[in-house]
Amino acid sequence: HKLGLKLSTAIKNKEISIWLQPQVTPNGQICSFEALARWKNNGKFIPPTTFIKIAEDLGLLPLLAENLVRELVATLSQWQKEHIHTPIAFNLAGQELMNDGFFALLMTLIADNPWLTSMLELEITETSSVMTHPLIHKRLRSLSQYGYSIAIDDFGTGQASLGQLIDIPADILKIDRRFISPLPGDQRHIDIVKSTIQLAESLNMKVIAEGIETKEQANLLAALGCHTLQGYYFAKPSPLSDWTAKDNAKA
Ligand code: G
Ligand code: G
Ligand code: MN
Ligand code: NA
Repeated sequence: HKLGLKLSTAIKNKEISIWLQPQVTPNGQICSFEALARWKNNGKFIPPTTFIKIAEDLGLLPLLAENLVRELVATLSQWQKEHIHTPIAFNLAGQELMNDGFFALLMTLIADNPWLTSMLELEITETSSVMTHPLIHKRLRSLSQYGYSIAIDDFGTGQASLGQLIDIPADILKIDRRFISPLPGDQRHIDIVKSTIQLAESLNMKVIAEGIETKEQANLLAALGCHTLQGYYFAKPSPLSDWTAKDNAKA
């Protein structure tokens, strides 16, 4: 269809851009970023959920991911020269990890650039069906050994969550925003967040709460011992070029 053709051209011409949303410590210091893909078609942004799905159906997700990762490595390399060491997390769908070429690229990148170790975090969404695929688990273990950090995205929304926590060498749990939005009013949600933080700590993992929109939510999550906070309350995603090394250092 028409949108698919346009998207295919946009991916090949590297017209998908990267926006960054900061992740902050409980005292508000930027400690990392999440990269989010953006596509402007005829002056209008198409939601990533829409175009990522189309790219996946067209088998173009590995190429899209390759372009994004190369741009992120160039950005991190520039920051590195300016003595800024802020990691960037990026989202990966199963199709990307199942792709031999893309997996090889991830391995090569760290082999060729050892300084990249722990500068790139892979966010794997928990609801992705391929999450339970043995090849994905094997690849995630290799990537982890090579120095990538692994985050389980949208944690709490999938079905195989505890099994995956055992099989996947994850460093970070991202609590989905559906558990954060009802805070601070709802005690049941507070209890779920509390026990998720305890679970993560006992497994030696860091916890990121996402979708924080109010000061009350931020304060509560900090008090509960959440390590990293992310959401519109701190900053909305904005174009990569807004986060030059200098501004990044200031933040
Ligand atoms: O950009 P937004 O915050 O609206 O993201 C919507 C969804 O799209 C999220 O689930 C996010 O993980 C996903 N997404 C955004 N950028 C990328 C990307 O580069 N690759 C993949 N696979 N998913 C992405
Ligand atoms: O599935 P994933 O966690 O990758 O999705 C990230 C999505 O969440 C992006 O679309 C991003 O724009 C969005 N997002 C980030 N912070 C907030 C927030 O505080 N509130 C809401 N509603 N969405 C957010
Ligand atoms: Mn994410
Ligand atoms: Na999420």
